[in-house]
Amino acid sequence: MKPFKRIVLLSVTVGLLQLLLPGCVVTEPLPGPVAEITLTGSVSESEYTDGAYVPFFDRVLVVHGVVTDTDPMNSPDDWDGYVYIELTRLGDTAHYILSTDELTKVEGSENRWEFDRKLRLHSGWNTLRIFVSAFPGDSLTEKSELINLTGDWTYGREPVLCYLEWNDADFADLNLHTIDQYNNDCSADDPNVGGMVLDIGDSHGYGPEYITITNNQSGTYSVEVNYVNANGLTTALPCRVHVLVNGTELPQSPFTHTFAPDDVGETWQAVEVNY
Ligand SMILES: [Ca+2]
Repeated sequence: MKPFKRIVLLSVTVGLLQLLLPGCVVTEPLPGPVAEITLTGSVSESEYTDGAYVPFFDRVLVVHGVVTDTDPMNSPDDWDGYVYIELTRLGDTAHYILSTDELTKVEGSENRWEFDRKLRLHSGWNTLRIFVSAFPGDSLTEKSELINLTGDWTYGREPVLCYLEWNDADFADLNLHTIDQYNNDCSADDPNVGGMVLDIGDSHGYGPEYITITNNQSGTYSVEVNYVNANGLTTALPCRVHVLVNGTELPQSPFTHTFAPDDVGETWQAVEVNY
């Protein structure tokens, strides 16, 4: 039976932002407003290639945003600002940092850029905010108003939840895998197999990537991380894997590892989970 699809958020305008780009020197307040961000989103209606719907339609949100480059002559072909989305619930904060190639020029516009980003909501009340600045760490970051959202699911409803996070200073690509005793391998390459579901694969760096094991049969699952692509990174890449069983994080979690620069293609086994 197809899951009931419920719209969480149709369209929200989150106000006007000022946007500063590399090379800008602020000597006086910019005339404002100079940039605008609009969010539109709904719960995921993603459909996998085998025709199955994403089962946890109530926790994946598609965010559409538009930002305006105030100095397009400086970078006519590429977006060169810095945009990230902050999602928070009860002090648990996730950052979704957009890479340059996620921003595409709005058709017919010289200076407006748009993006679509899937976010995984926390259970319950969430707040979402977009930050824009010239470059990472820039003290001149501007931010949107807070957007309130509700995720309708709970930790512990499914037996095992794993999530992977990695260094927040590069765009290297890691893939989280869970492999069951029948050798079903859930990852970005096969996001819905053997009762295991990857919510959102992240190939732009940072993560997080979440896999939920929905199969209520007890079993053994290997939780692994594959270093897919350095994307130009030449330094070590630390990462961490959190594992929750029946809603409770394992005492040893998070499991941590650092990939060396020449480890591309290598796999690290974080833990074997039995439940
Ligand atoms: Ca990935």
